[in-house]
Amino acid sequence: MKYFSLFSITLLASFFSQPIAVDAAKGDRPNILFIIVDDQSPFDLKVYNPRSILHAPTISRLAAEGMVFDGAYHMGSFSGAVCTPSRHMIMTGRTVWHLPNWQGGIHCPDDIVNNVMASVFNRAGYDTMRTCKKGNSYRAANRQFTVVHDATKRGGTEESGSAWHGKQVLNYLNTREATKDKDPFLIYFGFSHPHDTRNGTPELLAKYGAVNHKDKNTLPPANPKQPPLPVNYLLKHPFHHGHPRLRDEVNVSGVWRRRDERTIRNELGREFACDENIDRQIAKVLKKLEAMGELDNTYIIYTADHGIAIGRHGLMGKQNLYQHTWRIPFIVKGPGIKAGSRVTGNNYLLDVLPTLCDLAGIEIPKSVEGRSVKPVLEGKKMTVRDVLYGVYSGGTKPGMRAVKKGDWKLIKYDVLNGTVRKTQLFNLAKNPHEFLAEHGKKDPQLTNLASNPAYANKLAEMEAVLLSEMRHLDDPYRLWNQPNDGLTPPKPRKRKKRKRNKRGNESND
Ligand SMILES: [Ca+2]
Ligand SMILES: [Ca+2]
Repeated sequence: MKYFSLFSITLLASFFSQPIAVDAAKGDRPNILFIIVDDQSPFDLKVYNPRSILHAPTISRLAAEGMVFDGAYHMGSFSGAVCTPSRHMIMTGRTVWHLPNWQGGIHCPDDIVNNVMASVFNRAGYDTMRTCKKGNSYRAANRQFTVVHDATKRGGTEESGSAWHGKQVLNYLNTREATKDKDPFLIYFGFSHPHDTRNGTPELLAKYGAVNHKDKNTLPPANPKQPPLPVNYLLKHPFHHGHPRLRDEVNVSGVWRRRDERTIRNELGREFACDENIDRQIAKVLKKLEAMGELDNTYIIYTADHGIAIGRHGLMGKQNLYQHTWRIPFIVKGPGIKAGSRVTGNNYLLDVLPTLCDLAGIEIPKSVEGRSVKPVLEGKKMTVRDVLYGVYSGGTKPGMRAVKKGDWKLIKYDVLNGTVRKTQLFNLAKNPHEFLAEHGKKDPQLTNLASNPAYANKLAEMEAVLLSEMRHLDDPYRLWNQPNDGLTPPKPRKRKKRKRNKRGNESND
């Protein structure tokens, strides 16, 4: 086994192209275009799911010309607004319990804002620009970009939808061209979609057979052009996910509590309409960079803040740890990266900042806990870590936890005051869609293996891996079958009065 992995690494290295060398003194520092969409499962994309009918030629081309990461994850959330910790991790490179917005930043340096993405790149002489949605983000870090055009754009027109974000980047590049500015740039190109409300353009909605369904009392029309149901679709999740009245599970406009085929396929059609519209906006920006002669010296990263369920496992939102939601799309194209390459990575979003620093030849701030994936991009390594940890504790405590090591994944649920205590064990090599008994597959591997005595040792091993990660990452909670380690679970913070929408629900961006 050892021999085999050494051999594969050597083989891999020899296949790949030259090391990525940046000579800042020579002034050849690369540009960075960081593209981030809001709430997208990797399985929307053909690159990750050959069965998908989504037409996203620009993203497919990025994959064909760059490197696709099959093991990219977000570390999770202590809030129903999964976006918020996710975006703090991107900006700081810190692990989830060490973020400035966890318990007032008890595990975070006070001066962290001096070492967030834009601060670091400004100091290094980069021109920094950002466009993205507003809200459920990290305002103090967002403000550090020299040029900021943020607005939440989830409409179906040029002005109210994804085209608006694209336009901000195009305007910025036009100015750069007109002023003959040659400083390297970092552009944070964020979108507000495909996060709901998924109001696509009329043309793209029609393409995917979907309508902007608004009537809670009727079902949207069935249409054969709609995307098929996901393979791991369920009408209902087998047990309560642990976050009562969670907006994403009960009040997404067009879905609400419904999980029937017509509702889910219509919503996926809306999702794909938004996805394809994003793809078109990226195409315009790449074309502009090419016309400016800057495309070849630009690293392009495509990712999402986290995945989302939309009918998979009977769930709708992003507050779970199944692969469709824990994983993220992650594609990188740029100088020195072998076209059409594919790696595992085992990277988190908190690895983005050190990676960008590494690619740009900038010293990685000491506050960063993530790891640079540059050695992976160079073809020297397949992964940057062996074990991945995930958390969702935005509902009842302690919440959900996941760990993955090799092909094996453990998910645990300890919610609703101990009334839901569940364990799931999957062999992802054999059961990548995490089929449960409710999916009714005949193959004994295609289910949750936690109660199968043949895997008792594996289960014990994964439980130990989970506890070790929880200790290592300062997870403040313990689950029912773990030692309490002398911890006092954090007191729930007083809820700030938040703006409520017309339906009386908080937004979970
Ligand atoms: Ca999000
Ligand atoms: Ca400049």
